[in-house]
Amino acid sequence: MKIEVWQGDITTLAVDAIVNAANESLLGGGGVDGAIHRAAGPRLLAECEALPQIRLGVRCPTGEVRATAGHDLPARHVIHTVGPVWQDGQRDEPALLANCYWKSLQLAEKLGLHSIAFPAISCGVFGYPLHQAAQIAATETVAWQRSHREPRRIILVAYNAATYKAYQSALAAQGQPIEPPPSPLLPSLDLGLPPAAAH
Ligand code: AR6
Repeated sequence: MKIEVWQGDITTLAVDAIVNAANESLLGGGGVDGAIHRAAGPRLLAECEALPQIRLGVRCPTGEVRATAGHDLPARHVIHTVGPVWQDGQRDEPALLANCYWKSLQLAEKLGLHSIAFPAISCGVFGYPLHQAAQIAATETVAWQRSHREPRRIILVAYNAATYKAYQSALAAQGQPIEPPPSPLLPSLDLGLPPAAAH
């Protein structure tokens, strides 16, 4: 098994779960969070609003995860996680970002999911340095895959070429060089899903 890397829009993937790089309110925002809410439709926001607040305005603390349905997305589920805001690297940012990956995988396993796709959590608005974040994504996902059977397909989604390259070198450093993607890469055809789920 290998960690897969794919460049494109995560909202188009017909996987069991896509991960959302959300904020603690879980009520949407910009970046990938905004794209996921737009593609999933208003029922996603309604489901998020109904999740309990553990503190005023906080439905999911940094480093934690919550699951919802995918609603209008091709993905069946959304696993929402909140990455750390980068400050100086000395405020537990690496451990919190590692938790986002590991706990998403734990939740996916608990839900019986076979495939999960991650965006580059914290690498946009939250300002985490790309190469350091890619190393954490690679370390956590490779460690998971070496010690667990499911989810058997783990996809790191790069939205741009720089992120794609950062994943390539981070995975190579884990002894896991990635293969060139099949061309053309059609996610809904490539992810081994039954035809009914792939639209
Ligand atoms: N598909 C895949 N990756 C994407 C997509 C997409 N459609 N759109 C953006 N990215 P960000 P963060 C990449 O800012 O840094 C929101 O407002 C993007 O290029 O979405 O964790 C939330 O509500 C970058 O590499 O998330 C929070 O307030 C990566 O996704 C805050 O931003 C993450 O960028 C979270 O900030």
